[in-house]
Amino acid sequence: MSAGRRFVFSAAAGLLFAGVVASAAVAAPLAYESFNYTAGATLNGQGAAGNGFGAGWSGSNGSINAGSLSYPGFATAGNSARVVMSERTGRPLDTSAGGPFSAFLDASGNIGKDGTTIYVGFLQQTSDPSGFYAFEFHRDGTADANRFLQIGRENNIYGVRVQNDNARNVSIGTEDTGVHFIVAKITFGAGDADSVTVYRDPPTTAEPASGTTIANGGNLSFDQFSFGNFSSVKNVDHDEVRFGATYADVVPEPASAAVLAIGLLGLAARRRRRQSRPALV
Ligand SMILES: [Ca+2]
Ligand SMILES: [Ca+2]
Repeated sequence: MSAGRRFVFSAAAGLLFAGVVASAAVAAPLAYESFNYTAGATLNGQGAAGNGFGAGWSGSNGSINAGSLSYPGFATAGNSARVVMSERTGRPLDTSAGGPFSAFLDASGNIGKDGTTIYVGFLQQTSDPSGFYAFEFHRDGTADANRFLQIGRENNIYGVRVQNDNARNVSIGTEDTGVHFIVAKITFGAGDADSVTVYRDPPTTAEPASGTTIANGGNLSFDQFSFGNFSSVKNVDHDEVRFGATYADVVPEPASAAVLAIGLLGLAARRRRRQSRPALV
């Protein structure tokens, strides 16, 4: 390898290393729930204030599954959460003035400051595509009436719905019993001109150019979220819930990509060592 090519190769390895370090530093969710609680325990009562959350879980029982939901290429941690028929269990976010969401707070103290955008990512699975279930966003408590943004199944539509309004309930794809990765991008516009875009099973490398969007969603500010399951006998599981300021913040680090990067760095080091030996000819 010529000195010039060697320099290019070293520079490329250096950039790769910088990229790995940068991505590890940048991918920092504002709140992350891996469900690192005892398997078999009740979800209600788990957790405490801190790490982006205002308090622990409360509402109906819910339960902790053994193991995380499995999704191709995703690094997971802890266990996962389940709600069964007629359960709704929620958790408030830390909306204190000095908390991680401080840059997103509106005049009412909810996450929804005009001109800001927030991302939410999670894994979702239903054992039976029927009835109602959803990942729900609330403010002013987790009562049914305060469910103004939801992603799941309502009124026989698998999709995203706003303001408890069946006229604004839009499909996000074909429903099945597999694990799906969902990202919701909520953009807070002036007044109640808030919008939401939902990506179902998007690539983890970059935000897709388009998704399922409800442009006139009304006031979508929130301060808590919940898992709901009603109207049918089924299990609904959620896991790896992330709230973040960017798309990258709510996408789990692909375990395979980190391993690949470390492998490439090792290869680069080995090639550099080999190139530093005296030439045989
Ligand atoms: Ca987990
Ligand atoms: Ca607004």
